[in-house]
Amino acid sequence: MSDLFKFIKHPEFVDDRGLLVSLEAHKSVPFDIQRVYFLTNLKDSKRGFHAHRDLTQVLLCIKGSFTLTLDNGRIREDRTLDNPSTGVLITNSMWREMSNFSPDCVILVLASRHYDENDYIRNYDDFLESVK
Ligand code: T46
Repeated sequence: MSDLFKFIKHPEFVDDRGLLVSLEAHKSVPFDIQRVYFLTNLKDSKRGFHAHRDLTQVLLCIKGSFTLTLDNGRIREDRTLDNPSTGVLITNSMWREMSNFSPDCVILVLASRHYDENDYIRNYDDFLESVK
C-alpha cells in the first residue's frame, strides 16, 4: 500500500446523545484554517479533476460515503471515505477526483488558504508536467 492517503483521526466524543467530532487548527488539523466549505446534494457525477499549486486541505466525509482518487503523477489510488471523524490530508501536487457519492453524502473540507482559481491545475497533462 502506498502512502498517498494520509489519514487523520480527529478527537471523537461519543455519548448517548450522539457523536461530536472536534477539528482544531494546529492540533489534529496541521495548519491555520483559512476557509471551510462543504459539498452536499451530490448527484451521480464526478468532481475534482484538478490539483493545487499551494494549498493544503483536510477532507472529511461527515455523512454517507464516496470514492476519493488521489494521484501524484506516479501512483494512483482509490479509497472509500465513510468515517465522519477520519479525514484525509491532501497536500500540493496531488491530483484528486471524487465519485460514487451516496445520496446522503456530505463532504466537509478545511483549507489552508482562501479560494484562488489561479491555484488550480485543471489539465492533467499540465499536472504531470508540474510534478516532473
Ligand atoms: C477540492 C475539492 C475537494 C468558490 O467560489 N469558492 C470555493 O471555496 C470553492 C471550493 C469553490 N468555489 C467555486 C468555484 C466553482 O465555480 O465553486 C464552483 C465549484 O468548484 P469546483 O468545480 O472546483 O468543485 P470540486 O468539487 O470539483 O472541487 C472542490 C474544490 O474546488 C477543490 O479545491 O480540492 O472540492
